[in-house]
Order: sequence, then structure tokens, then C-alpha cells
Amino acid sequence: MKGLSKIPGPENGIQIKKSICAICDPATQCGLDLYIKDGKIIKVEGSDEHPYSVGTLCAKGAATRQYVYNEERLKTPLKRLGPRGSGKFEEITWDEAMDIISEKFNAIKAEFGPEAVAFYAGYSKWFRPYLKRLAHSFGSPNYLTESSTCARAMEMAQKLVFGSPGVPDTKNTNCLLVWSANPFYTNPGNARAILKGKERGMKLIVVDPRKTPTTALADIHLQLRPGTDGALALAMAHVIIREKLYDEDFVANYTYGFDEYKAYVETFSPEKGEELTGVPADKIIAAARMYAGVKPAAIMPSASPVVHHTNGVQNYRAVFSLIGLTGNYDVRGGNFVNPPSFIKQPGLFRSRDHDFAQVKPWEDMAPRVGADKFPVWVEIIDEEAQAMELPFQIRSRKPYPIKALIGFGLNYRMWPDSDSFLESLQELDFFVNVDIFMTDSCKYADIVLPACTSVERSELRCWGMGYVILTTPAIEPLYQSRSDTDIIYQLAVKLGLDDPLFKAGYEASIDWILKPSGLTVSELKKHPGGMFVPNPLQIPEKKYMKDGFKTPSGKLEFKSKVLEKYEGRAGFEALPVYRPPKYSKEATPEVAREYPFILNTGSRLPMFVHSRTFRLPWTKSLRPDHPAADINPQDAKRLGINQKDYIRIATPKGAIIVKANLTKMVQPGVVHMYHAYPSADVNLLFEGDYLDPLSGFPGFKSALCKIEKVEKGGE
Ligand SMILES: Nc1nc2c(c(=O)[nH]1)N[C@H]1C(S)=C(S)[C@@H](COP(=O)(O)OP(=O)(O)OC[C@H]3O[C@@H](n4cnc5c(=O)[nH]c(N)nc54)[C@H](O)[C@@H]3O)O[C@H]1N2
Ligand SMILES: Nc1nc2c(c(=O)[nH]1)N[C@H]1C(S)=C(S)[C@@H](COP(=O)(O)OP(=O)(O)OC[C@H]3O[C@@H](n4cnc5c(=O)[nH]c(N)nc54)[C@H](O)[C@@H]3O)O[C@H]1N2
Ligand SMILES: [Mo]
Repeated sequence: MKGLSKIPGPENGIQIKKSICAICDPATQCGLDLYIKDGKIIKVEGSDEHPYSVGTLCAKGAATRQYVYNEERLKTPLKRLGPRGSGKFEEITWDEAMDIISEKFNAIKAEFGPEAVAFYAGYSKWFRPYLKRLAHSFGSPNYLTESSTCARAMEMAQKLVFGSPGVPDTKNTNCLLVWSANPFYTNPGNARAILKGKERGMKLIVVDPRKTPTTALADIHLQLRPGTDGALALAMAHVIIREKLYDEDFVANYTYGFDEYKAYVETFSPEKGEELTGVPADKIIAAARMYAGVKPAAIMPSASPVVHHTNGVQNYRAVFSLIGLTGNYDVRGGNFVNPPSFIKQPGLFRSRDHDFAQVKPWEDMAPRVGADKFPVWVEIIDEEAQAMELPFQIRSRKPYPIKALIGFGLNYRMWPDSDSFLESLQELDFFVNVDIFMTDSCKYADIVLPACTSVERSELRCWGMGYVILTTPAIEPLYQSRSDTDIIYQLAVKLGLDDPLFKAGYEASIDWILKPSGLTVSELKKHPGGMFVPNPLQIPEKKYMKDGFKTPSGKLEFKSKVLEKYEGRAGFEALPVYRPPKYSKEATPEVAREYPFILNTGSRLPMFVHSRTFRLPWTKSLRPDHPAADINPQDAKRLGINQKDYIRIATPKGAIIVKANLTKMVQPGVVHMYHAYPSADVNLLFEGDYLDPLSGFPGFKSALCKIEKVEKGGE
């Protein structure tokens, strides 16, 4: 029975220490009970008292020991000896590493300006406010993150429609419209909330091109063709307006641009919707009636699948407009505005993490990377530069050169046309990568620094139910690894930055950030497993009635005033205009003749997180035949492909060879391929500028490809 097999106590020298699992990031961190003996983790369990994970762990968290004690861990700082990519390094001390980095950065700053040094965060979120502050204190606007392919475009769409994002109040809703997520693989908390909702009779509609554990529970599954979300949402709006199911009072008093939106929506009959999306007209009608008819109703979006298209933001604007149409904005059980507390996560307390990170106004620095190409990004995204542009600016040196880059978990396979990014990296004068493991990206760095894992560091986290934790190291950092924040703070000192909070230190910074909440480091340390926030914020409904909307018109915008300025620029239309994906049978029939399949990449697998868990024996064993692409058995039969045969997936840009996995999860005509495999990198198949012009997001989920059986393959 749980916990009984290894009873902690002085007689056996076993202690239980609390921590959190950060193998995935950031909304889904589970509480960990770590059994420690002689400074080593001997067993891992989920923490029963953690209100988010309530004792559970997924396959990845259960493999924590294989992650922490992995033989691929970086052990010491390294300095490159051989050519970039050769993997030849010499071990150096931390002092030497910090001296080399700070001297190089300061020399580049003196010659080219601080903006010539870029600071990048991969998928990890926990150290971001400190890293952004480091960049800005140094004087560089070029703090960039992985969110340039993840959450920011969804946020852009939300900001354009209603200013402040509304999160689905799943606990209180009577109808949940899941627009693209598959939380049974990606977000256990949301999956639990769906199961609970179903128990109390909540209706469930799921929009997904595939069959998944989430669609299996749905009352209505809208199985659209990838990248056609905008057309589907507009057809649903057509039904809602035609049948007068919309909230006339809300629309009349709190929205902008309804008449033009209505006129546009009139051209999207359910039949037209069916033609564009592949979803039968009667299902579109049924879904529209259900979503508009049941009150309150909430839309659960996802960070990536809808915006990984060349028309992504406009598509999500069409989806979010449904929230305005039905008056489900900022109401309990609808899309409720619950302001984030720390690192974009709600926690029912106020903090100053934004002010902490943004030490300088943007106007006092050079324009951010991507500012020219993505003006709407600059106008409404406050956090960072657009990282998709980084490889281009390194090569073009326009509008100014980028000479040095420090990545915290930089993985070049995250970018489309990953090969070209690798070439760009080699054009830099100086590249530093900080990672837990020796990755292929690290092999191209001049200096590599070893970071420790979540169980070896101190980290602040919060969860939506008003729970907060400041972890302390459960074990000492292994080898010579250090926590990312230690590295950031030490670098700030070495760089000679005149920054009071970097001088005061990490914990003093947390106290400063948490000041408005009344929480303190010393109080948090008394609760090693975390604590409920003492006076949780009571957040009222319909705050727009008093404060208006944070949009230029002060209303919810069916027609965007931000975008009105760009009249005539393709992709920047003020109405949520539907365009088919840049490569599709509608937009490029000639390409589609040669490349008849839709290539959809990166749908998550339950046992992998991007590139992180391929190296763990337990998680790897759950998908032994990989890299593999999913194809429908009908397509396979037609092409003479059997399970585990090797297939070649080719786009106009390139080709990879992988195994075939035949599954009815996938609709005919679509090939699904997981991303980030070192031995079959699907991002080689995308051109670097295959992007949504509005957000700069890559079209990872709707390109065109062909497949053929081949005799021998990669792995
Ligand atoms: N084709 C395709 N490409 C995609 C996607 C897709 O769906 N399809 N999805 C996109 C999306 S949504 C995302 S979020 C990105 C994710 O892409 P990445 O950011 O590349 O994600 P990871 O591979 O998880 O993490 C990058 C590195 O961070 C390291 N790391 C882990 N924890 C820490 C830590 O605490 N500190 C430090 N310093 N390093 C750490 C890992 O070892 C890894 O080498 O990929 C994007 N790319
Ligand atoms: N196990 C695991 N969990 C993760 C991650 C991971 O790598 N592994 N990554 C984390 C990250 S960075 C992210 S961004 C989230 C993503 O979280 P989710 O969005 O929940 O996961 P995905 O599998 O990327 O996409 C969800 C569904 O979108 C569908 N989809 C694909 N294309 C389209 C489309 O064009 N339109 C619509 N409507 N649906 C489409 C896919 O079929 C898939 O079933 O997961 C997070 N959680
Ligand atoms: Mo993501």
C-alpha cells in the first residue's frame, strides 16, 4: 500500500521531502513526495495533500529518478574545443565560465550595443521573470522564449477580441466546448475537471481532427480538417445569429463591429461550413444550438493546435467571438477573467512579476527582434520578442546584428526549418546554452552550463485554486549543476549590472515580487508542501460593466480596432476573416496534386514532453516503435503500407523516414507526426517562413506532404 512499504524514520534513515515535478511545464505541475536516503532519491510518489494533483503522477513524473539520475546529465561547465557540433569540450570551472561569458557579453555590448546579445528561454517557465530582468537590466530588448510557438498567439487572439483573456470555468459550466485540447494526454487537472463535469451532467463538445480520449467522451465531436477552425466557428456563428440564439443585450451594449461581423458570417452557412471543414452541416447546427442554448457555457482553448497554422490567430478570433456572441464572457461557468498571479498562472493573489521582469520600458531599448515584421505583436504582446524571427535576423544582420545568444534550454529543433536555425547559430560570435542534459543544441555552443532539475532547486509556483509553494532542494544539485536562477543571479553580478534586486538576491527578489500578496519567503518556507493563499482574492463577475474591455474601443471587438489600421494587408483583416492554410488544396491546388496529404505535427503523446523524455527507459518503453507517423488504415491499405513499415514523408522542403503507425485516431488524408525526435526531425519539412503573418507562428499543423513506403529507414 502507498507509503507503507518504505516507512520513513530514524531506524532506516529515510526521510520524505516535498517537491514538485517540472518535467512538464507550467500549468500541470504535480506535488511530489520524495523518499530520500543518504542524500539520494530512492522512491517517488505523488503528494496526497497537493490540491492540484491529489496524489497522482503520470508516467513521466513516475520516472523522475530516471530523469534526475540520467547518464546524459551535464556535470560541469564546458568550453568548446573542436568545431561547432563536434561535441568536443573541456571541463572548466564555474568561475572561468562566468568570466568568459561576462567578458564576451560586455565586449559585444560596448561595440554593437546591448541589443546584440539575446537571451532565450526554452519550454521551461519557472525562471523567466529573472531571465527577462537580466536581459533588460543588461539593456537588451531581446528576451525571447518558446512561447513564440506556443501560448502567445492564442493570447493575441484573445487580446484582440476582449483584451483580457477569459479562462474556462470548467468547474461551474454546464456546457464545455473544448476547442482543440486533449487534456487526457496533456493536462491531467483539466481531464479530471471534464470527468467531474460529465458526472454532474455537463454537456461536452470537442473540436479535433482526430479521435482522442477527450473526443470519446463528447456529446458532439466536430472532426474538422486541420486548420479550418475559423470556417467552423463562423458557420456556428451563422446558426447562432440566424436562429437568434445570441445574447442580444450583451451584443448591443458591450460589443463593437457586430453589423459587419454579422454580414460576413452570413456567407458561412452550415453547408458552406461543411464544404470548408469536412464537418457535416447537421453537426455544426447541433453544436451551435448546444453551445448557445446551454447556460453558462465555456470554451476551453489550447496554447498551440489552433494557432499552429498560417491563419491561426484569425481562426482563434473567430472562435473567441462566439464567447461574445453568447454573452459567456467573464461569468461563472463561462470564460471567466481570473488574473494571473505568477508566471501567467492564476493563484488568487496579486504579485509584481511583470514589473519585476520589465525593468525598462520598451521605448528605452532598441526595437525587439521581429518588430518590423510583426507590428501587432509589438503593439499587444508585452512579454517578449518574436523568437521565430531570430534565425533570420542573425543571418540578415538587419536591422542590427545579433552577435551573442544565451539559451536556457534552447532546442533548435523547436523552430521550423530547424537546419537553417542550426546554420544561423553557427554565424553567432558566441553561443551559450544552459541545459540539464547534453543535447544536440548544446553541441553547437561555445560554453555549456549544467542546470539542475526541479527537485534540486528552489522554485515558486502557484495553482488556480489559490495554492502556492516555494520549494527547497530535496537533494543537493548533482555534480556541479546549479539552478537556473543561481546562474542568472551570478551572471548579473559578473556582468557588473547596477541592479538592486540582483544584488539583493533570489529570495529578496521573491519577497519583492510577492509584496502585494502579503506572502513572504519565510512564511512559505514553513509550508514545504505548499499552502493555500491566506486571503484569496474574491474575483467578481462581469468586471467589464465597471472597467470596460481592455481594447481600443473599450468593448468586445468582433471587428478589431487594432487591425483596422492594416487595411489591405493580407492576414491582418479587421474581421476574423477565414483563409485556408497557405499550403492546402484550396490555396495551392497544384502543390496539393503532388503532395496530397495534410501534414499535422506535434500532437502530444502522453509519455513524451517535446524532447525531454525520449531518454528515459520507462517512458520510452511505452512507445517502443518510434519515431513513427500516424496514418489512417484506409490510406495505408491504398498505398500498400503495413504497421511498422518504413515510410518516407516528403514536403516541397524536405523528407524524413519513419515507421508507419496505423490508427483510426487519424482521419483519412492526414498524416500526424510527433515533433522533436533527434533521429527524424519533422521540423526539417517546414520552410522557415511558413508562418502566420500576424503572429509569426509556424504552420506546424497544416502543411502538405506525400508518403511512400520505403525499404529501409532511419532508426
Ligand atoms: N513541429 C512542431 N514543432 C513544435 C511544436 C509542434 O506541435 N509541432 N510545438 C511547439 C510548442 S507548443 C512548444 S511549447 C515547443 C517546445 O519546444 P522546446 O522548448 O524545445 O521544448 P523541450 O524540448 O521540452 O525543452 C527544451 C530544452 O529545455 C531543457 N530543460 C528542461 N528543463 C530545464 C530547466 O529547468 N532548465 C534548463 N536550463 N533547461 C531545461 C530540456 O532538456 C530541453 O533540452 O515546441 C514547438 N515546436
Ligand atoms: N504529455 C505531454 N503533455 C504536454 C506536452 C507534451 O509535449 N507532452 N506539451 C505541453 C505544451 S507545450 C502544449 S502547447 C500543450 C498542448 O496541449 P493540447 O492542445 O491539449 O495537445 P495537442 O495534442 O498538442 O493538441 C490537442 C488536439 O488538437 C488537435 N489538433 C491538431 N490540429 C488541429 C487543428 O487544426 N484544429 C483543431 N481544432 N485541433 C487540432 C490534435 O489532434 C490534438 O488531439 O500540451 C502541454 N502538455
Ligand atoms: Mo507549447
